[in-house]
Amino acid sequence: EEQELKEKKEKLWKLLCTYLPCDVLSLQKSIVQHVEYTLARRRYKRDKCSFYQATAISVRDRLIERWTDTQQYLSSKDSKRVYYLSLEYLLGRNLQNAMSCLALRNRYAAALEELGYSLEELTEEERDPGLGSGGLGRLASCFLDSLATLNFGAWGYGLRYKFGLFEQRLISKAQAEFPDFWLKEGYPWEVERPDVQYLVRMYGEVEDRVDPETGEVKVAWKGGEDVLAEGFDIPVPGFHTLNTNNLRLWTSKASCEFDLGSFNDGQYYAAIEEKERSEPLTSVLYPCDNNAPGKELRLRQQYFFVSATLQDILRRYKKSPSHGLLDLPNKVAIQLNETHPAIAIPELMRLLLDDENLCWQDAWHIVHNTCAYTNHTVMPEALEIWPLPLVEQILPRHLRIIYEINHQFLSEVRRRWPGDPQRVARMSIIEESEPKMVKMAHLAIIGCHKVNGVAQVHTGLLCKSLFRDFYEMWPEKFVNITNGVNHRRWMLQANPAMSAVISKWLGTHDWVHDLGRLERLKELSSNPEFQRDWQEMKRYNKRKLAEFIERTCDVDVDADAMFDVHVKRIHEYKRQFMNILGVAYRYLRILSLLAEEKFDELRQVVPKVVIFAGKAAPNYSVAKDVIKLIIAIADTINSDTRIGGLLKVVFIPNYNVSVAEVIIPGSDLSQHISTAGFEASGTSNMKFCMNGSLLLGSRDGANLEIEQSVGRANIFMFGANTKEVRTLQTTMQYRKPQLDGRLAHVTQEIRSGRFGPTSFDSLVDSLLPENDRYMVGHDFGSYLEALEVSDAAFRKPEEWTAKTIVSCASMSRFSSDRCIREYAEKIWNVEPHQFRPPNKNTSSS
Ligand code: GPK
Repeated sequence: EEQELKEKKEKLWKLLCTYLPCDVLSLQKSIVQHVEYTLARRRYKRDKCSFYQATAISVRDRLIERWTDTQQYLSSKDSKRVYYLSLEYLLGRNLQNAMSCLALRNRYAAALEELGYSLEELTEEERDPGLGSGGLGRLASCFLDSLATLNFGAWGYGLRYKFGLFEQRLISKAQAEFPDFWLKEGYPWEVERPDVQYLVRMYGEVEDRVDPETGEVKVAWKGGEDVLAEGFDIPVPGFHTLNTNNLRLWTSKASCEFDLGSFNDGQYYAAIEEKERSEPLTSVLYPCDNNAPGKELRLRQQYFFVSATLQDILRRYKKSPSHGLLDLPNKVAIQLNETHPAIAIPELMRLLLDDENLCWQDAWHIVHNTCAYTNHTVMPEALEIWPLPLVEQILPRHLRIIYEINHQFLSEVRRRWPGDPQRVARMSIIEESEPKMVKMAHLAIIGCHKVNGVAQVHTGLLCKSLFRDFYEMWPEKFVNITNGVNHRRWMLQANPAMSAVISKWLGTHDWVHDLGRLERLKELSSNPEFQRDWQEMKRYNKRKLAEFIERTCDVDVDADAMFDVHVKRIHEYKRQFMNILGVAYRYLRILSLLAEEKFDELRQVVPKVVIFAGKAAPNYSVAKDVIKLIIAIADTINSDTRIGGLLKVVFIPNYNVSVAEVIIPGSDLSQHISTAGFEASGTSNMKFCMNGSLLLGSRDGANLEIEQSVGRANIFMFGANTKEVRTLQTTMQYRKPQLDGRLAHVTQEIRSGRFGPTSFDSLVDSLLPENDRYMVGHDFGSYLEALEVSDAAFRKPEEWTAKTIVSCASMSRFSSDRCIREYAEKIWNVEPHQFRPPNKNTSSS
């Protein structure tokens, strides 16, 4: 019998013992087969959508074999795994990324060409999964790519929202929101896992039960309702390595366990309706960037996500018979992306106490040494605090655990600082307000062994102000890990023209693996031939962006003008308002030069296209007003024939990852002008530098570290630093500074209706010193000066080009590869494990 089993196994192995063939003909066959059999469409009909999907599935087939092998290999190694828990991911398009990871891009392009399709046109068929709202979600995606490329065994966990971040359209000169049903055509990169399901309970009551034998008190959580979580997996390939990781996204389903009694009572429809109620849990992503929505559904989403994820992690961990629970921290690292998944702390406690029957000390030891927390903001309105009665209602068992954590923690504080009740009150997880509130950041800091900020200045603020008490108690818990971005997506994929120039001049592609290799470009920065290639590349990308602007905004722009870009979520602290005020000032100045016939000075004006893009949260009316103002000013300027090509302003709708991939390579200057102390890091600043664009930046977040890397001469910095902002904010309460004359002039013109009938009163009033929380009035003068300096630099093309080359060549620190290595060393304590197949042939390399 054993022999028979062995023969069957062998047969199974032989049927698929090599990786799928990847010669051009085989790729064509696999694409056409997927059109015919998987999609059941006709291969003769020209249909880009079907061919995109079939191509994607053909690529996915080739990912799956590496993916399952990698997972098996990692299990056999029994290596420590990293789990990245994030409520948001902004994956961007996957087709080209996956093809280049597999080193099959050229072959697929050739295969498609012969079938009558270009890879570029099929790329455009892919919809961005908008499962995130801004920098935090995109960072998570860059991390997944670097983790796989660097051969770390790591899984991402998240939610599979049915509706991603809303689609932004501009209607009647304002933002309008539309649902983003990204799954409309199906998502070919995912694999549904009906076998991976967990029940997640919410509501109900807790009951103390005394064990009659031991006298021990056990808490039982009873009643409530169950929601079923089902996993969908997306393979995450590494670049030029076989290692392929996994992103598991949960969707909520009605649980199929019915109370059969209610059917007998004739409650057939009521029983089914009741179960279907759980479906909407993962329907929609909350569109808040740096803002906590405070909605009950959001807390339920968070818990649902965390509970399914932890059950899954524990199940996988326990599959290995050698694994004892106390060993979990040596085998598992859990990273909490912001406090959104912070309910993981009491949930893991609950699983260990109630399901695994561990004692409190053991459970706490495991939780504390397994989990770590990344903070991404110091904005008070973004800090998650939940009304205690709400937590009690949805998660009564967790509230009990939180009380116990808090009790033990505060005893420790009292021991360390006797007679300091204020400190105890400040540090408590529970805020004694009406109603009482649960502070998720405190819960996360107490429950984790490491807390990190995302740029030096940001981590400094965490230690010095926001989490100062905690830093005094546990200084070794706090670390800085400055953010990084995946240069393979943001250079190699987004900017093939630049990548070709770089590889040509370096004589190698090795920079794709090690961004430090770009340093060698610095010596070439003034070489006239290299400069010519570089400028040609930039012009090519600018023409592509100009065409995109023509298509999306119906505005004709000149690719020789300076492209000055400000793209990110619309937020007061990011100061798009200050930018558009500067634009209005520039416009008025050009008009007065014209009126006064100052032609010499007019010749000095740098022709400019100012490009905005970004979404405003639907309920954030100030941000939506800023968009209206930008559009109003843009319309006035673009239709004013007097100024000719000297100034154009556009607002590109529906900013997302794939739009960013067009905008960033086509920019000359980019603005990162947040009020100092408010932008934790910023990550697009890094992407712009990598693409040969110079930064105009405030003294905030990663701008400061970028300045150190590129050198002061190659970046335009301005404005108050964090310390000055702090003192100014206190002194402004006593002395009201005068509004900058130029600013006063601009606001007067806005009010007077120069830019259309709306007077934008509330926006303009926000500039009054007593209202100006974001220091627009204070920084406006030095902002205009920085703009002038950048204009002067742009007038000298050779010098400008050299600056952009040096700044690009200085970016190695800002690769997410560096960043992930730091997490691995400082927080996770994990080593890479590269999978090499024992006897399958790898036909792709
Ligand atoms: C921070 F708190 C948050 C949030 O809710 N969403 C978000 O995108 C951003 N962020 C910061 O605003 C950026 O400064 C930072 O670079 C990014 O997270 C990644 O760390």
